[in-house]
Amino acid sequence: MSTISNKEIARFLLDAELERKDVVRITSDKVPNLNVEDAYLIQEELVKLKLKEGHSIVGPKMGLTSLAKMKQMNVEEPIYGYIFDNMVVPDGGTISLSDFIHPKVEAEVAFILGKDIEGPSISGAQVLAATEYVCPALEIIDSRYENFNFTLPDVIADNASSSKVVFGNTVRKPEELDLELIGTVLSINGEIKDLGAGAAVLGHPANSVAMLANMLHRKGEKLTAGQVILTGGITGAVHLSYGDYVSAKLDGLGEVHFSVGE
Ligand code: 0L1
Ligand code: MG
Repeated sequence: MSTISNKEIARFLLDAELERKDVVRITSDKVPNLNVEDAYLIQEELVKLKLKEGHSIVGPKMGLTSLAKMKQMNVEEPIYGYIFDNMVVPDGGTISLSDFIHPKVEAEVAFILGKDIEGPSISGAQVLAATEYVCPALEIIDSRYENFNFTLPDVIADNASSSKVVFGNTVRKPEELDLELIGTVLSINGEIKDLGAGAAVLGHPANSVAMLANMLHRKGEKLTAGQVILTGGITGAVHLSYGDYVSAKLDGLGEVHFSVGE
C-alpha cells in the first residue's frame, strides 16, 4: 500500500519542473495502481501548489485530443490540465532551452469565453455561442517524465505536460471562420514540420471545449467567462532545439511564432 500523499507526489512533480530534471513515471514505483480519478486529485494538489506560489490560472487546456494520440494511449477520452500566467510567452518572443527538460511544440486554436459554460451535455454549438473570440496558439509541452514515458494517470498528474504557450495576436469571432476546416501549418526554420485541419481535434475544436465542460461537471466545476482554453494539437508535437524559429499559420487566424534561445 502506498504511504505517499497526493501532496507529496505533486511536490515531487513540481520540483522536477522547477529543477528541469526528468523523473521516472510515478506509476513505476510511487503509486503503481494509480487510476485516472486519483491522478486528477494529484493534479489538483499541483494546481494548489502553483497558486500558493503566486501564479494564477489563465485557463484549462485539453490534451490527447487527436485520434492518433488517443489510440496510442488506448483512451477514449482526452485529458485536461491548466495553463498559468507564468507559462505565457509573448507572440514573437524567445524561450530559453535551459528552462525545459525536452520541449515539444504543437499548433492549436485557443477559445476565449464570453460566457460561463456548465455541463452536463454541453454541445459544440453551445460552446460556439458562448465563445467571444478564438486565436492561434503554439503550445510547448514538456513532460516531467523521462523520454515522455508515461501512462495516462502519470500524464494527468503531471498537469498534462503543460509548460508554456504563445498566443497569437489575431482574434476572430468564431462565426467568422470554419474551425472544422481551419488549415494549419507548423514550420521550424521555414521547413514544414506538420500540418492539419481543425477537425483533427475531436472533429471540431469546439467539441473539445464541450467535452472539457462535461468532464469538469463531474467534479462540480464549470468553465468561466474570460478563460482562455487550449483545445488540443491540430498538428503533432515536434521536438525543439536551440536556434529554432517556430511558426504556425492558421487559415484566417494569421501567424503565431517564437524563437528558441539558450
Ligand atoms: O497537449 C497535449 O496534447 C499533450 C498532452 C500530454 C501528452 C504528451 O505529453 O504528449
Ligand atoms: Mg496541447
